Amino acid sequence: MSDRRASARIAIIGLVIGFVVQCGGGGGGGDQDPIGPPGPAPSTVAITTSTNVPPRFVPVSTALAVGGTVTWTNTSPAPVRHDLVATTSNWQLSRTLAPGESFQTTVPQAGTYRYQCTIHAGMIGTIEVR
Ligand SMILES: [Cu+2]
Repeated sequence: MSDRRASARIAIIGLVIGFVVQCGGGGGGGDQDPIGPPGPAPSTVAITTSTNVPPRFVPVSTALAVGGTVTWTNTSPAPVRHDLVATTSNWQLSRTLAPGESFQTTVPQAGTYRYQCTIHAGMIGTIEVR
């Protein structure tokens, strides 16, 4: 029985290590910023791009008030470009940002809006508008 308990403990430790590695590996600001508990969402959100490789959006996911404004800025070092392409049908987003460039849009309807950078595999973002 203690064998069983020991292997359960090892499994849990493995899960914890896996979680820490996943969350700690991102770097670039450490601003993981989950969507978080329900509550008032900000009316403006600023999303940047990290300098690490592979790059990611910072924060990866965020909440935004209905009618709020989101601004993306390519803060990666030149010559790294990013694009913003919607992956959900509830909006049209298609934009390329050179280093230092910003793009701003307002989102008039509640919903979950997802997008990606097609230049960097796995560079995805989510905005929960509520
Ligand atoms: Cu990118």
